[in-house]
Amino acid sequence: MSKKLVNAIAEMREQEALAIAKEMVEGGSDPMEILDSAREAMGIVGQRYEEGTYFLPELILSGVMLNQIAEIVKPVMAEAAKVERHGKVVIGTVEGDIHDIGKDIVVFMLDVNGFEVLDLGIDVAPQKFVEAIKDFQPQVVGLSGFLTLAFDAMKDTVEAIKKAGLRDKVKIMIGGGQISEEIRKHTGADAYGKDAVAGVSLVKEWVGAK
Ligand code: B12
Repeated sequence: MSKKLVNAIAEMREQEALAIAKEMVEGGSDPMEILDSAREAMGIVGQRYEEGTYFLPELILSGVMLNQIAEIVKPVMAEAAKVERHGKVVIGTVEGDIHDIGKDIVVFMLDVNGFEVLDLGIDVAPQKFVEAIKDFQPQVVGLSGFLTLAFDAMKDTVEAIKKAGLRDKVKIMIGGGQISEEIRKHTGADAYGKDAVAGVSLVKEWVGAK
């Protein structure tokens, strides 16, 4: 974890944060360390938002910084991973929810670990997931959500997949800020992943990739 990077993001010093991330990449730091620092900083931003010291502009800027940092880190991670595609995943942020930073990290990690990923984006209606399963024929579906209302949207999505007769064709994993094992039970999904690394492990387990 880089304290300097955590502080620069948490204090909204955008240029400094990007410079530190670049410096770390060029200096050969582990890309995961950079992403972990960014995640730690997002936690601080979220806490300050809850306390009322930060407002929406800070939330937005922190999101922009995280995306830029992911772009800086991406080339080194892609280089490190041998890209041999061994499974398909459809993923999206569920209906009513527009948070995509966490999802994008999951997409990115699946991608560099050799999975073919169809990212449906944000605010994705259950029927859109159903159509994507029919067309793209993934082994795994990932549902992301950060709002409390996402819990029911996830449940509705799982139910729509069931109704379309596709439930036994896919494994469904869910994740996002407030998602827990209890929420997983509520939604009827197969598993919950606390972070992108857990998501990749689940997909590897389900498609039998090493
Ligand atoms: C950044 C942010 C925003 C940005 C989002 C930018 C973007 N492009 O995503 C903006 C400013 C747009 C935003 C908007 C809003 N936000 Co907001 N936001 C946040 C914040 C600060 C950080 C979320 C984040 O991106 N974290 C960084 C990622 C990397 O976190 P992570 O959880 O570690 O990610 C990992 C896991 O979640 C997992 N994962 C994620 N998805 C998936 C999927 C699968 C399948 C798997 C396996 C794993 C997985 O892997 C990730 C990577 O390792 C949180 C506070 C917080 N502390 O979480 C509030 C928060 C989520 N927002 C909140 C709210 C209320 C809102 C708004 C309603 C505000 C408003 N009044 O308009 C709107 C929502 C509009 C909507 N319809 O969605 C609340 C939600 C409260 C609730 N109970 O519902 C929170 C908790 C803040 C708070 N404490 O009040 N927000």
